[in-house]
Amino acid sequence: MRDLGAGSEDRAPGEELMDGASTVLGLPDDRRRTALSELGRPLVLELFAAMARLRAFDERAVILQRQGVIGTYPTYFGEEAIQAGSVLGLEGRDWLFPTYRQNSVVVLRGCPPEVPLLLWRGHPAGWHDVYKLHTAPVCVPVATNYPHAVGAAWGSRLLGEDRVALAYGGDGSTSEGDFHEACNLAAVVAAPAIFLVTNNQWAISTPLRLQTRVERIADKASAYGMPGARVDGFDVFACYLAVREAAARARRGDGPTLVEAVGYRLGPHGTADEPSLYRDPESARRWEPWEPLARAGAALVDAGLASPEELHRLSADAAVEMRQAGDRLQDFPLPSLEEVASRVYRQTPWTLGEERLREPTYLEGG
Ligand SMILES: Cc1ncc(C[n+]2csc(CCOP(=O)(O)OP(=O)(O)O)c2C)c(N)n1
Repeated sequence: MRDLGAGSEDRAPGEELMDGASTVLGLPDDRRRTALSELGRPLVLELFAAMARLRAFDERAVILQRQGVIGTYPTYFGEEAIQAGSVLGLEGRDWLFPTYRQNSVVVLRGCPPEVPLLLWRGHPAGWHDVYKLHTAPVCVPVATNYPHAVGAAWGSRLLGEDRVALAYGGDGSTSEGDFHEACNLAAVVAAPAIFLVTNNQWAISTPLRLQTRVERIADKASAYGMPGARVDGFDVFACYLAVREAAARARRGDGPTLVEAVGYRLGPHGTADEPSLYRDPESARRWEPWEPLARAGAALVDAGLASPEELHRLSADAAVEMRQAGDRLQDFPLPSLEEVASRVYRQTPWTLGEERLREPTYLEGG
C-alpha cells in the first residue's frame, strides 16, 4: 500500500493529516509551489473552478430542498476535491460510476446542472445521456455500482477500447459483498478499474470504527492482489494525481487500484438527517478548516498562480450558473404519483396501481 498522506478515523485533523511526504499540500512551501507549477496554471485553475461549480451546485441544491423545489438531497460539502480531482484525473472517454454522493459530477462532463437537480425533483427529465457523457446514473443502493464499473472496464478492454472505469463509494460501502466481489473480479481479470473510496468516516450514523477492523481502507487492496493508495481527500491536487496515476496503471494493462481518499463528512448524511443525534457537532467543526475549496485557493495564491480576485470571480460565476439552473426547475411541473410509478415498471404492479395510489393512506405514507 502506498501512503499518499492522509489522516485517519475520527481523530483531530492537523499535523496527522498533513504528515504524508507525498501529499502536494503537505509539502514544505518551496516543494509545494514547485509541484503546483509543474501541474501548470491552466490545470490548477481548472481544478479550482471544477470544485467551485460542485460547491455552488451543492449549496443551491440544499436551498432548493428547503424551498420544496426538490426532494431529499445528499449534500457532499467537503468532498469536492475528491470529485473534481477524480473527474479531471481521467479522460472524457473514461467511465464514471457515481453514487448519490457524487450526484453532480456529470456536470463536470458537460451535463446542464438542472438535469441532476431534476433527478432530485423526481422529474423524468432528470436523466442524462449515459453513453455520451460516459457517466452511469447515480446508484443509491450502496456498493452496487462497483460491479457495474468492473463490467464496463473489463468489457471495454475486451472490445479493445482504451477506457478506464472509476467507481465511487464510501467507507460503509466497503462492508458490502458487492465491493468484495467487484475488487476480486477486477484484480483477477486485470480490469482497468479504479475503486475510489471516500472515507468520510461515517456511514449515516455508523462511525468507521464500527464498520471495519482495519486501520486503513486502502489496506483491503492487498487481499485482492491490487495496489492500495491513500490520499488526503481534502487536497484536490493530491486527489487528481492519485487518480491520474491509477488510470495510467490501468491503461498499461496492470489492472485495478483501490484509492482511499480520507476526509470527514462535514455536513449531514442528507437533508433528512440530523447528525447531532449521533455525533458531537464539535467533531465536524474541527475538520472544517481543511475544507478543500478554501485550502486550494490559499495554496494557489501562495504559489503565485492565482489572485484572490480571480478565484472569487470563479466562485461567483459558479453561484450564478447554479442559481439560474435552479430557477429553470420551475419550467418542470412536479410529476404526479401515477406518472412516477408508470416509469418504474414496464407493467405497473397492482400494489402501485392507479387506484391504490389514490388511496389516502398511500398518499399520506400510511
Ligand atoms: C444496499 C443498501 N443498504 C442500505 C442502504 C441505506 N443507506 C443509504 S446511504 C448508507 C450509508 C452509506 O455510507 P458510505 O458507504 O460510507 O457512504 P456515504 O453515505 O458516507 O457517502 C446506507 C446504509 C442503501 N442505500 N443500500
